[in-house]
Order: sequence, then structure tokens, then C-alpha cells
Amino acid sequence: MARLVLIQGDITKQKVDAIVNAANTSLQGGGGVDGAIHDAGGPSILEACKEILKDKGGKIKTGEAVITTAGKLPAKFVIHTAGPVWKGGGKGESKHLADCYRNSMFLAHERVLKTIAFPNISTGVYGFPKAQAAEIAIGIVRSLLEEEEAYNIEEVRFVCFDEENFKLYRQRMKGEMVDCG
Ligand code: AR6
Repeated sequence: MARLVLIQGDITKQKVDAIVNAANTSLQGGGGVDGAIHDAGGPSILEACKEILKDKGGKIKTGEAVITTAGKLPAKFVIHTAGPVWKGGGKGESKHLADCYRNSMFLAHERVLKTIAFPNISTGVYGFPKAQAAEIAIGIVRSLLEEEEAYNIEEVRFVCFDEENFKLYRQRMKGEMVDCG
């Protein structure tokens, strides 16, 4: 069984096979974790995003995931996924958020990547309620790790940047490995 690890910190510092970016459908970079990843990783990440978008009519779908170089980051790859904007909960937001985790995990598995780190997708400017997002993220990742489509993955890190998310995850991951470093 793969390990689930909880970390409070900066995802750009993670030395894993893939870090996940909470991007938007245009993959042009932005603020928050997206901005931090592009800033630290350098311009090759945006160039790779632009290449991918050429085959996709300029946008990815909400919940979709694509993979690029990680440029200068310590990770090997960046998986970019577009989280849902919270609109009150009646617009399929929960399903779209679960799709982000599912599609990122499948992509990592397909590339035979063993370690993947997730930020708390959609819980910043996209306004998804943090407790509900934590339930969805931990729930879908736990269940995927029992499926064949993700069996190459040996470790999933949840990297919480803010204290509120870290506490919400810590409450829900009792007994699993918690790394505060
Ligand atoms: N490492 C880990 N997590 C981080 C970091 C970091 N360096 N910086 C922020 N976070 P947000 P969203 C956390 O707003 O809500 C962008 O402009 C932060 O505490 O980055 O999915 C994109 O281009 C929060 O919990 O992403 C999109 O347009 C979480 O990352 C839009 O924002 C997500 O916050 C996406 O919004």
C-alpha cells in the first residue's frame, strides 16, 4: 500500500517525481501556487504548456490534467490541473475537484511516476470550502491507491501551505504519516 504523507510547506521545494499545479484552464500561469511554480521553475514550463494547448484549442477542461517539464524545480515533472471555481456547490464543483485528483493520479501512474505531491486545489482564489475540499481530496486519493490504475504510485504528499488546511488534513489523516518539515 502506498504512503500518504502530510506536509506543511511550499510545494515548489518538494523533491518528488511530480508536483501538481492548481492551474486554470488557460495554463498561462497566475497567482497563488501556480505563480510560485512558474516563478521557481522558469520559462520552460510555460513554453511546454503552450505546446500542449496547441492541440487542445487553447484551453484544457476543468478537472483535466496535463504534464510538463518541471524546469528548474527539484521535482521531475509538473502536472497541471484546472480546479473548479466555487459557485455555491450546485455546479458540479465536487465532481470536478475529484476529477483533478483522479486525472493527476492516472497521469502519474501512466508515466510510471512513484511520488506525487498535491497542493490544496481550488481552496485559494477559487474559493472551494476547505473542509469539504480536504474530504474530497483525501477520500479520492485513498480509494485510487487501491485501484490498478494507480498502482505505480508509492507515495502521495499533501502539501498544505496555510495553517487552516494543514489542521483540516491532520484531523483527517490520523495514523498516517505527518511530516511538519
Ligand atoms: N505551495 C503549496 N501550496 C500553496 C503555495 C505553495 N507555494 N502557494 C499557495 N498555496 P490558489 P486555486 C496554496 O489560489 O484556488 C491561480 O491564479 C494556497 O494556500 O493557488 O486552485 C491560478 O492561475 C491554497 O490552499 O489556487 C488559477 O487562476 C492552494 O494553494 C487560480 O489561482 C490553492 O490556492 C486557481 O485557484
